[in-house]
Amino acid sequence: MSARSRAGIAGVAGAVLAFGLAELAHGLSGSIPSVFVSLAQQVIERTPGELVTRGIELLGTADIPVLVACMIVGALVVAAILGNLAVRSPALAIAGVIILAGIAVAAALAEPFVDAAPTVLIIVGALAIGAVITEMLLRTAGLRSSKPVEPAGGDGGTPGMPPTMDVRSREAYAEGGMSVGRRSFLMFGGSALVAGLVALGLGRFLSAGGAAAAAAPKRLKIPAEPKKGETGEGGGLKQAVEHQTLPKPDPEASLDVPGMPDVITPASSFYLIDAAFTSPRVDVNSWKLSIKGAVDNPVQFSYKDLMEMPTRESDITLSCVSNPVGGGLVSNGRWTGVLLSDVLAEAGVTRDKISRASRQLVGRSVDGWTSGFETKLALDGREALVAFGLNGSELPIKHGYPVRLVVPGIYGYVSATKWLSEIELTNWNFDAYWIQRTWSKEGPIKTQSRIDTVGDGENLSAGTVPIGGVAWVPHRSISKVEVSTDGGSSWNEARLASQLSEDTWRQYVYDWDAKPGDYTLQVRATDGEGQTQTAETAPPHPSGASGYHTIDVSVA
Ligand SMILES: Nc1nc2c(c(=O)[nH]1)N[C@H]1C(S)=C(S)[C@@H](COP(=O)(O)O)O[C@H]1N2
Ligand SMILES: [Mo]
Repeated sequence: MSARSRAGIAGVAGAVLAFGLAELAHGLSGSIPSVFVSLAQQVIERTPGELVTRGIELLGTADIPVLVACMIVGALVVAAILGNLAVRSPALAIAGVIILAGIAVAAALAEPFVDAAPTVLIIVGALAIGAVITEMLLRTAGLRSSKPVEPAGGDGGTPGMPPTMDVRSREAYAEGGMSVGRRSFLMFGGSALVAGLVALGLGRFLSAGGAAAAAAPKRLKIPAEPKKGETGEGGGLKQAVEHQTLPKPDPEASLDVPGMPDVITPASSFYLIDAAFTSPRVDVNSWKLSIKGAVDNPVQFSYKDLMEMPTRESDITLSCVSNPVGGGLVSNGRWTGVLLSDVLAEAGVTRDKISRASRQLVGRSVDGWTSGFETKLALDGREALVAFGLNGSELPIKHGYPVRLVVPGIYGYVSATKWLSEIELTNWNFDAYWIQRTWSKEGPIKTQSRIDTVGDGENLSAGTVPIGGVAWVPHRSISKVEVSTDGGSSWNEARLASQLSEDTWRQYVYDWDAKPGDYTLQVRATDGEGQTQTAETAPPHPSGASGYHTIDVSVA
């Protein structure tokens, strides 16, 4: 094994141990962020928006695994280089480790809810331990002497050979062979690697355990309405507030066809889109929602304050602008919350008061992510919600616990801020998170429909084949769905399920009498105003995909 590889291994072993210890600390304490995740988050945030968008288009949902793989390889290469640098120029190597510590600390402290002092201590401590282990490994490998020797004379020093090596090491380095401690080097290096990997695995396991425990949200409990005449906090009479709930979903809203998605998507399969690597853990007792900016009366709400306002349940379909035609980034939830218009009213915002200065409603998350849309959409009568419940339970952490926005009719990136901490009214000049990254400023959801019960390339048997799925254009409802079995030359009207609300998707099915042959199936939907979805194809970027979902099948 060459000296270079030994030095590289020493660096890698030290780095793995350092990373492992830091991950273990993260697993043991929720307020110490994962260094790796924080670094990945910074990479995402610092990559130019256009590149991120290209990456998403190119890699799809593989974008995160590819990024993680690149980062792991990159980290190992850096560690190997530092190991070699430590042989040639210890001062430079130490400087390198200090720079790494600085970057890691900065990335970690940028995460929300961080305990700064222990985080810094852990990162610096882990890196120091890693560096010490690397140094000890270099010594075991014979690449270091305890006392520096005279600089190599003309007696055959190898060009570029580190001047601080002792004679034995110089020989080893020059020969590229290992003359000393081969066995102890491998044992020691191997142990450090294994210890690092065990710590890493344990840390990951512990933090995943926390996430898994948090994955099952509690049933939502809204405090019972105060009885008429009960004394309120101010000593006055508390008004009885209404908590509207919805009846069980109409059975007619669900068509009994194999492969049909549930009309209300279970939280566990609700689609998920995050700019953040990990969901912020919000302490609901100290959480506050501020209404600020161009408002007459800036106010703050606690979680309890919201629960004591009139609440309601609403069925609203949420969709992501990145959803390709036929894709799965769309789900339907039964949300519980307070009307956004009621929250705004407390801040003195009403429809007739919208001005240039308050044209945009920006929702800001505890981690700084933002969305923004026309304030008037919150006040035009639609059931835009400050939501704290999904399908009868508290919001799952991944879906924005404790509170998020849900606005029917516009894509999530402009409206559906999770882990909401601030609503700011401002002018139209402010560009929210994805607008800064080249997505379009307004995000009305395009009318779409999807074939769910038959797959692309499927081989079917002749006979009746139910071609079914969902169609949606939240807030404009669906009035008609048509299916073509001849690539769009002719269209057949599908049978529609009832629609839970104008803000939800709607199931359809067309019972096709399939004869042997090859077919191109298509679907198209018409909204409540009689507008049929456009056949013109567009990719998701910058304003949402369009075109008819099209699949090929063979019937035998
Ligand atoms: N804080 C925060 N809120 C967010 C996002 C985010 O990355 N961070 N993603 C948005 C996007 S792009 C969409 S499509 C929806 C997705 O909501 P879901 O993950 O609950 O389905 O949330 C929106 N809210
Ligand atoms: Mo999205």
